[in-house]
Amino acid sequence: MSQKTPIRVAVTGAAGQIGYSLLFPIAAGHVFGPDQPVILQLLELPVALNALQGVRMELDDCAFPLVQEIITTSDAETAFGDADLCLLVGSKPRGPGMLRADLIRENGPIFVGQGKAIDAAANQNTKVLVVGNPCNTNCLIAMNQAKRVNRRNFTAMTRLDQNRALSQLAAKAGCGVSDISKLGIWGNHSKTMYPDYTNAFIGEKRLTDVIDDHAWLDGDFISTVQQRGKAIIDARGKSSAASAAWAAIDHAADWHRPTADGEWVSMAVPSDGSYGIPEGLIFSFPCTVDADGEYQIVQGIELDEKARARVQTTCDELTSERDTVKDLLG
Ligand code: NAX
Repeated sequence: MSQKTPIRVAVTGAAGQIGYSLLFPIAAGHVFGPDQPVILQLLELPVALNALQGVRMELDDCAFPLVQEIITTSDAETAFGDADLCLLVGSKPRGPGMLRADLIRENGPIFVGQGKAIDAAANQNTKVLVVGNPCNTNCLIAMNQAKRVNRRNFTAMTRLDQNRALSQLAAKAGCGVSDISKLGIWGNHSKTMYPDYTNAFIGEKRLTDVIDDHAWLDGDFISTVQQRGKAIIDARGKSSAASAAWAAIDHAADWHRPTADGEWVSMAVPSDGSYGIPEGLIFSFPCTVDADGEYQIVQGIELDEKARARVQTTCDELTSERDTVKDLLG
């Protein structure tokens, strides 16, 4: 039995489809490693608490040695109590015919309440990852409500977009996904997001020297990554869940260990004004993480004219989302 102090992980929407795929790898040690005990603090709406009990029974039945305790609750402050990591998944998915702006207004208030509960109850150094859509703007809302926690500790998930991009590029180049480095996602987790291939490498070579089909890179590649969520709904009848859960695992794990030399990880983080992005906007940048678990936005990346225009488009969308929720920003 490990002697380490357990890490408290709060997960909201824990009985949902992403929650169901997310809890088991956390419990198995995929985020914090094979000798780090965890306490799972699971939040659900009262109506889903019964389903959550079923998930809890299955977690119990796995007999994970690292799981020290499982708390299930519909009270946000209980779920976030002393939490070291908060994974904010729970929110309403977009219904048929629903506009993005409607979804923002529908889900925004959830993140007012959860931001306040994090402020009241979580560990002051807690790290927050928002998955529930529209995740960048929900993260902005929660961050503004949680004044006690360093704003830098609020992030939103664009790792699924990075993973989707890597898989498309590896298939095109006929290489492994891990042969590709410095593939960065810029901006919003939405169809304006920009997967920047122009600075990526395959092994030692520039990606654009290996994949010289520029029409594909600028066309089908970008649109496939931007539209992947919809393609999965069309095929599966449900939105992506396991891939989203594994992306959250990747994000959280990579935020707790130093990034390997020459690698970048995409995270939507509060802008510090880098690359002309308005300060405070939750914007995905290529980042690296240091040995203390602190991320830095990679500086000095050259973006050509086309790339800059795409970054501006996604920045404009996020600015307008921020305007839509300005009354929720505390
Ligand atoms: P589900 O509808 O399967 O599960 C959501 C769960 O959240 C439900 O069990 C519901 O009871 C719970 N919930 C709702 N409001 C809550 C609240 N206020 N407090 C606690 N729990 C609450 O959706 P699922 O497929 O798991 O998706 C969850 C969210 O992830 C959605 O907003 C979805 O759009 C978003 N996604 C984000 C992705 C990303 O890359 N950032 C990709 C996948 C996914 O689309």
